[in-house]
Amino acid sequence: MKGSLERLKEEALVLIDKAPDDQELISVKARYLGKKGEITAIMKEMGSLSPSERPAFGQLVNVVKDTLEDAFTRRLLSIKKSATLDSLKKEKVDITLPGRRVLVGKRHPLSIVMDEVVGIFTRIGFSVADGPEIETDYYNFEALNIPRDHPARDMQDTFYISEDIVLRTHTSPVQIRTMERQAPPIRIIAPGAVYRCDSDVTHSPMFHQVEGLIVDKGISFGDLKGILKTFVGEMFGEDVSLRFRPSFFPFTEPSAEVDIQCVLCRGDGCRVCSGTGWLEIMGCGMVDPAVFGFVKYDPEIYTGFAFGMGIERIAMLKYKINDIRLFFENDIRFLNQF
Ligand code: 2NL
Repeated sequence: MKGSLERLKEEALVLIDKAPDDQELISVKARYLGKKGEITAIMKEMGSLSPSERPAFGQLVNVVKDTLEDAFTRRLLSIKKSATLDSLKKEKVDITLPGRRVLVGKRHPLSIVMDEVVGIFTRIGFSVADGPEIETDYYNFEALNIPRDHPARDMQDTFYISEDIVLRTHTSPVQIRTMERQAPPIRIIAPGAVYRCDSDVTHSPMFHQVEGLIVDKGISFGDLKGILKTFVGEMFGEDVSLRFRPSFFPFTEPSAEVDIQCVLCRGDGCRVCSGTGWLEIMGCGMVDPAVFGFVKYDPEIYTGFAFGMGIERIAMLKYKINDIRLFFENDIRFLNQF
């Protein structure tokens, strides 16, 4: 029995040293020291020894067990160490390589232009107002004096959520909501996204607007001209002239379209301005008394003016961009130019 114990020890020590990885090592350990292992089996045979032989044999078994445990622990450590060395070799970092370029984000051209427009008006003294992009028929059309049969109300032009709910087609509802809440004087701009069923090189189904509104006693068309002249001077340059062309909107009377001198040909006439030397940049007018009726302002006491411009159009003129879809494709080569 003593002889077979020695044999098992030698056998196990060889296998331990040969074990290539920790899994193999664990199975070798189970084979000798486990509950059903060979050393354990020998201990169970101790009963066949005479009582005088047992203590010495028992001691011997313990020494063998300790020796094997020790060998396992050392082999396990050396397997782990060489695994670490292997992975360090594989993960070697070449510190002489050039660094990777970090891509830095930029502001979107529409955000740049939107902030510039909002900045000009807030410096003049306007406050910024906002409101929901999903609106009721009342705030988007009815309170703006837009008649029931007006083409803008058509499903072809407006995104309907239900019979009574639409995606706002302009930011005017924000101004109506503000007038409902506040008594004059009012001096606000309403910037934000608006939606219309339209898509080509100059129209996007979602685009951005800034509308402005001033209501007080004694506000005149002259005040409107003064504010818009200041705006054009700041936005396009003091030397750029503007003109007002008679127009029509259901919510203003009188109404006008505002043109500036063509930013490309400076008024000589080119393809962009269709040879006229002028470019339309916004619509405006004196608030129609019917609109004041909806918000319970007395048109005998108060007058006001309003204007509205498309931010994409202003940005296209400022940066000489000929296709509105470029703003929404998020092509890095386009966005990096601003
Ligand atoms: C355009 C024209 C305009 C307004 C918007 C407005 C708002 C209220 C009352 C009266 Cl609450 N008017 N807004 C007035 C005239 C023109 O926008 O071409 N926008 C892109």
